[in-house]
Amino acid sequence: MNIGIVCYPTFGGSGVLATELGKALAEKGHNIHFIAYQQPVRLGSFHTNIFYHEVSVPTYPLFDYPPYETALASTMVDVIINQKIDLLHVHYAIPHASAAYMARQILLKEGIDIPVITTLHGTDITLVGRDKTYSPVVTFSMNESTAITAVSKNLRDETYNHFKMEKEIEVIYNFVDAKRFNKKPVTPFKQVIAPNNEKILMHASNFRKIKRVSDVVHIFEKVNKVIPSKLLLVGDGPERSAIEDLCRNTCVQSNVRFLGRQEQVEEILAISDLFVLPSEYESFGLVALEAMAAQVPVISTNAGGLPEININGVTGFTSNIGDINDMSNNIINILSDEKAFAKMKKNALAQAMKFDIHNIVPQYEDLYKRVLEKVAPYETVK
Ligand code: GMT
Repeated sequence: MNIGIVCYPTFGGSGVLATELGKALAEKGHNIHFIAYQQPVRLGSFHTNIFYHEVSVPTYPLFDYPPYETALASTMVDVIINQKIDLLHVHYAIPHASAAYMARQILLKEGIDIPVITTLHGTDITLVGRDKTYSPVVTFSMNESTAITAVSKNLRDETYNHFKMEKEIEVIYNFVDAKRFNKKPVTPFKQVIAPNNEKILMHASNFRKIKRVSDVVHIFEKVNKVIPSKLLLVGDGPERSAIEDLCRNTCVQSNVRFLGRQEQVEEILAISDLFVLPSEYESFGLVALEAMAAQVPVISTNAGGLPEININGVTGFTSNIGDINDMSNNIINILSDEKAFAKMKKNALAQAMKFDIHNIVPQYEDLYKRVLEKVAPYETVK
């Protein structure tokens, strides 16, 4: 198949998932055409079946806000016609679903009926999309998609609860390439981070308020009083400078390392003992799944779709949002019980295997086939 994938090209989970999906489909022989404003960060090296089409948004003195959505829709039309795309798969509803709707309408005039699949990822529904500034357009364009998927049951239900849906939403869980995360720790790296064999806690996010990174620091403060430990903070975002200040003020500074944005997150997971994700909401928590694939149990909240992935007491622990006492106690208890910890690491990997790339990608292929049975894009072309 010739598949167009539209995504945010940055480090965010939706872009990572879309890129990994495209790469996996290309491996299976499909031609993948990424449409984005930058080359997706996880794209990596050259692949014969992968193509990248940049959306450029010309500026003009009149435009205080250059119309990205219009440029995106025009690029979609161009790529679909010239590359004979069979279907368009857009990740994150805003503004990808409405741009796809526009492209589809334009192409219908040319006799091409291009099927559009919209995958909902989280904040496009739970935060931004629900705002009345966007909600009518998001609702309309989701319903106009040929098929809609959500990355967890929780996100599907949130969408049904908050939008007037006329279409069924299929759940296709996020996935992980478990093989990639099966890494041996690099000893010199571990020695630099934890020279006295301290335990290593890790957190990775885009440092937005919703991630509650300050909770990670407060949790670590409590753990560090009992267990010699280090904290690795991966990623960057609006809250980072406040978190740096917090670390200085809480005296844990010398035990915390800010690593910034990292592409080889598997190297860091390989030296980590536990992954901490105290988010206020996660539709799924792809990074938690990656941690589990690296046999790193997850200490998370029970918000959103997290309990669908992180099973309390089995693959890690889940606590109520903001309950830093419970989260730090769980960490102290599990790190103090070698046998239970070893079992939890194994459980984490076993759980991650359920979401392995080889189990999930065929679900997308199956959906593509079903969609193309309903809509044949080039049937009416003169
Ligand atoms: O987590 C973020 O803020 C980034 C966001 C994105 O769209 O890139 O992530 C969302 O999509 C990921 C991939 O499906 C999910 O794993 C994240 O849980 C979800 N984030 C939220 O729901 C807050």
